Amino acid sequence: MRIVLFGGPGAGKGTQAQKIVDHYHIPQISTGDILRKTAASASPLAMKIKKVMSRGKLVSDDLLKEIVAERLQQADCRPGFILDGYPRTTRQAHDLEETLQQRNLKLDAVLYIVVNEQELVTRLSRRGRADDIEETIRNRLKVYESSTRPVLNFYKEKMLLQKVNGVGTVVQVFVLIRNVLDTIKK
Ligand code: B4P
Repeated sequence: MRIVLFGGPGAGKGTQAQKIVDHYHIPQISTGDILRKTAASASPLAMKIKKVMSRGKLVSDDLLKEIVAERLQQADCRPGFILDGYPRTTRQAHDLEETLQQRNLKLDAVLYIVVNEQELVTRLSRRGRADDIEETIRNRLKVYESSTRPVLNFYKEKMLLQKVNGVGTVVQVFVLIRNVLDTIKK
């Protein structure tokens, strides 16, 4: 099962990805987590990435392409994977197509976790991560609207998009996700 988790900042992609990992035993590839780890390391890229993330902007498509291609090559991705937070631009969606095509692979579904903006702001303000301060949240929502939301059309045209209501308890949302994923598995 090869799936993408899509949604606004704070929609619960990371939260639901964890539940999918536990239930379906496929690895989560969170580009946010990979970037946060790189930003905290002593690598030459660290400062650059930290700056971009703390402003609520997106890290470059080229770097993400490299990171994701390398991760997908690893053996644990053979039975499938959950991409959490990638792709976030139309260019990244094309890059992912290319990366998968090179391995003769295709996505099974793109799960769009739908949460309204008011709820996103409430959740992020509560979460309290370094990039969850008010100005950064506002920027992330702007970037989502201008750069990430258009990715939905890309997957709608490919008939891969599956919408799930992301407002409700974590368990309620997961039940909806399971309903979709169980039909894919069959
Ligand atoms: P991410 O790490 O992907 O984070 P996110 O979109 O903010 O959060 P997510 O949707 O995973 O929400 P979560 O489960 O935590 O991105 C961070 C940054 O990394 C980006 O801004 C960007 O700079 C960079 N980046 C990442 N990927 C990139 C890419 N592909 N290209 C370029 N840059 C990239 O949930 C949020 C909160 O809500 C939590 O506190 C959670 O407990 C709560 N919550 C979850 N579900 C809930 C529910 N049902 N009800 C109530 N609360 C809930």
